[in-house]
Amino acid sequence: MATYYLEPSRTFSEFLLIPNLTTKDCTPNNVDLKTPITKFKKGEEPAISLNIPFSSAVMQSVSDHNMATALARCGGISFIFGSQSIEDQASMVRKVKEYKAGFVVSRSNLKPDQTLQDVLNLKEENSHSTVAITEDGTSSGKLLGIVTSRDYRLSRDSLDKPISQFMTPFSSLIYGTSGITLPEANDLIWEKKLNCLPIVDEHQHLQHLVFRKDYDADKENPHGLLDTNKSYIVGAGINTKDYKERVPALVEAGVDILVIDSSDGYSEWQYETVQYVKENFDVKIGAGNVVDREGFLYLVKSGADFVKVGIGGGSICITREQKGIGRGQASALMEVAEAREQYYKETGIYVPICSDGGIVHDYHITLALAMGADFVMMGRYFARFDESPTKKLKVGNNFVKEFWGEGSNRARNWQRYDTGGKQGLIFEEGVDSYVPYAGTLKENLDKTIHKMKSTMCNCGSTSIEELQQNARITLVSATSLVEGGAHDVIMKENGLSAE
Ligand code: RVP
Repeated sequence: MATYYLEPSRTFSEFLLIPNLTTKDCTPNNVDLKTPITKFKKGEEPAISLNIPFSSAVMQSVSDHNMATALARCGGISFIFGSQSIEDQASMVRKVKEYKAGFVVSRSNLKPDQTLQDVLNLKEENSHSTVAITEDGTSSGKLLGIVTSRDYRLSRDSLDKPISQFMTPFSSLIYGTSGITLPEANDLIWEKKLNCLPIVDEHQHLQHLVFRKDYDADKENPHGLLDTNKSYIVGAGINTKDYKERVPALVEAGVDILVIDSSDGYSEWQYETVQYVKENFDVKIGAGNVVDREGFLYLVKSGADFVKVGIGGGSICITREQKGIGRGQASALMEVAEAREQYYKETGIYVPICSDGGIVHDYHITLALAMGADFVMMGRYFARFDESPTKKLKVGNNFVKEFWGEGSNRARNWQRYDTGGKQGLIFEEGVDSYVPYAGTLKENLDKTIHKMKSTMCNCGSTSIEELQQNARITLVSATSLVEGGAHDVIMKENGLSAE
């Protein structure tokens, strides 16, 4: 006979936090969001902690090397998507590990025989005002000059003027050579009053550009998530099919932590994969997704360093509609968090849990943490930013970015949904969509973090651990949800104006 769970399973929007006493030292500046991501024994430190409890989803439309460096710079982590070739995924991991803060690969490059019109077209396309002029027009070709807006006058110069006639030639450039450190590069920028310093190798081939503005931006990011070599920490998604080939390549590329990316992780495939990784490599690995105590304990037994929670709550996910499996995200999280607490009491081993999917409002993140999550994973949230790998488009009067699920026909990540048998995506579990474009990751993250910290102060907590221990959470009725928004007033944007 079937087992029934007759209490409805709940989502975040059905809960609110009740404030606790806010003491005077409980201010947003005093709130620390550091959080463990790998299991640890009571009294010991976890091998990896995040400085902010954010991870970006293992998705083609979210987590590439650009997102990974941008998020690690702010203190969080990306798991680079695994639904690509092993070589491509390893190369993205390598790019993050080799990324040197402040050294950027030139994204605007032209050849000297191109024209002023080409410079203007490129500027319109990507808004960069510094263009590297290389022999072959690539970002690593022989550097022949630089063009900035100070090199031409639109009122005088004809648009077909060749770049070679107005660029600042290499012979007049101040440049750095391979091996220069960031402080040395910045000293040169300051001494010579430059906005940009090109770095070339011994054959005059362009390697990087160092910008004055990036130096300032970097100083604003004291929470960067770095390993002992001062490289950014990066994760990668794997599946339970090709892990014997994929994991060695990712480890070789320098990955810090893996996660098995699957919509249903309560399986013998996952158990075997975790055990294989643990037996053969010195790399951390998370597993999931699960929605109950049994699933959690099973993956913990396999050796997982963290467990991911959530089935069917993702913004682009239609698993619940298609297959009828899943559980309200809040209910899933509460049950797994309780199992984790019990496990911790019994064994003295703390296994971090990640709440994956279904975050719609910023306060959902704080609720997830209060309910026991150590960090959250989000797709839609990050897909909206400049740093996500997808196209920005104009639809009507609005800018949007593309965002598609791993189970959509576009991603065709059948390994994520495989339950054995015929290989391939037989039916879709995700959709292809747009999300409203929202600007840069940092400006959005700063605002979200500020909101979370002020909620935590309302709850009298200056750390995630304190929040988890002290939070008082209430269910809200459907009618009181109405009370929570603006109500019984005429909103000004509806077009009414005073006489
Ligand atoms: P959201 O943050 O609500 O956009 O959810 C992101 C999560 O959705 C991912 O981390 C993953 O668990 C899940 N996902 C990704 N693709 C699909 C799908 O196609 N069904 N679901």
